[in-house]
Amino acid sequence: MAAIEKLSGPDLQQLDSEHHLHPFTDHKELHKKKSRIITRAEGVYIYDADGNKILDGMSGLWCVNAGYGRDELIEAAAAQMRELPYYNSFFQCTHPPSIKLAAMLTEVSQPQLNHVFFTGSGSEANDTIVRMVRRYWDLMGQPERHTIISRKNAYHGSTVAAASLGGMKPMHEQSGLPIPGIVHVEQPYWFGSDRSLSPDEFGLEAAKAVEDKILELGADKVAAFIGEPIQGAGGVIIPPDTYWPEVQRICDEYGVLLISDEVICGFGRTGEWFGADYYSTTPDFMPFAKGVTSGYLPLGGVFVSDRVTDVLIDKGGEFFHGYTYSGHPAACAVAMANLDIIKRERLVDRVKDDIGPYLQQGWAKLGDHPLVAETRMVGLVGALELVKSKDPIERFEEKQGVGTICRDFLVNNGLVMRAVGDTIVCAPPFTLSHAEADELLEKAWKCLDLTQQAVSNH
Ligand code: PXG
Repeated sequence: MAAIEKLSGPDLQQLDSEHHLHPFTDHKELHKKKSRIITRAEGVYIYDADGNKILDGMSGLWCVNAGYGRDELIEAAAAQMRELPYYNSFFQCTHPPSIKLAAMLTEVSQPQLNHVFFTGSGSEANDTIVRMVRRYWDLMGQPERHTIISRKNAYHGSTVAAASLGGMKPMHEQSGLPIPGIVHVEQPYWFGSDRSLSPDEFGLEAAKAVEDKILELGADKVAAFIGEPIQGAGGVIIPPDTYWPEVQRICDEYGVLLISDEVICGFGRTGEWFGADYYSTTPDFMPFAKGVTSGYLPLGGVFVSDRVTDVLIDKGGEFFHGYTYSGHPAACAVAMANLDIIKRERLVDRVKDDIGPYLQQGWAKLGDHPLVAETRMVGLVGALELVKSKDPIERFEEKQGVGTICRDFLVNNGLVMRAVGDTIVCAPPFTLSHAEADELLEKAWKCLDLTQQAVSNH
């Protein structure tokens, strides 16, 4: 075989099968099909090893918000690596990029969030929060107050604590999770309910599940509630408008810390800087990752409120927690350059006032397709619900894999969107032009047609 670095195409696929274990992948199935190898990208398009040009309706994995091919981000990383490629923030040291980035981040976040703890990923951010939350209540003299309430079908990451916070049953079943002290309540998924209540009534009902759980456990046992403002990996579940204000009220009433997981919603996805801003909640913690660097380098972190930092700093002594790559200088430099782009190009406003509403309008029209029972989108994050029958609503059997059939048509026709069961989700880069939005919508409609034909031929 030729030198490994010279290999391409089918040879690379072979090598991939032989040596590479992919995340969230059935390898037996993959080895039969071989993986799609993405070799380069520009703007909102990715290109595969077979030369196909594909519109990236998922921003990579909900992260390349500023689009591909941004020289500014590449230069920021290179310049920082020349100056100082690595140093840590342990042992009373740090470096300019992490200091400056922490300050820049607190400028765009809510007033109570004045400190940032850096991590390498969103999972590490959520692990950090589990430890900080429990430490906080210990220091408050309430060591019994350790239980964190999360939601079924939530996704908060893949490490042991983050997967425990998540409400993904298959993940729990494979690894003896959740760890103790994490419980899950119903998600605010109106379409997934029997729809006997109005969305607003249902939102209040779903919020009541949080209150009921607090009362069941005893408020003196409940440390925090965690939720994604809009559940991403769970199928872009946009809660009814009544949900978050009621959850905020409940957290306030019982003194429960509120964690808004901004790994997907953060940095403009909803048309506001953070999902918490969109829903007017005032969280004590906000984990973030992905969009902070537009995915150009791995970086995550946690915004921590004054309520918590005042106690951790004043009473806490040393907090025994941190990662080698907490605040990696090159990643921080890229994040700063990325924040500059977001501000200069007014990308958050663009999502709110321009491309967001434009795509939303076309997205809603996909609801005219016989296969689509519900469309929803906030900012640039949306979903389509595929069904067997629209009136009355009847869903496909899971084993038919209709979402996956549609997803495969999409990618083979030049558009990446994800399938979560029979829910098709979309989260394109903020730089998407109107013409590219039209292309996305045309391809989506065409693939809905192809899916319908494929399903009715069975
Ligand atoms: N919180 C949320 C809300 C996320 O969406 C994480 C935490 C974990 O972040 P890291 O950086 O550790 O991956 C995520 C990640 C999918 C998919 O298939 C979504 C994520 C990751 C991988 C796949 O939609 N979100």
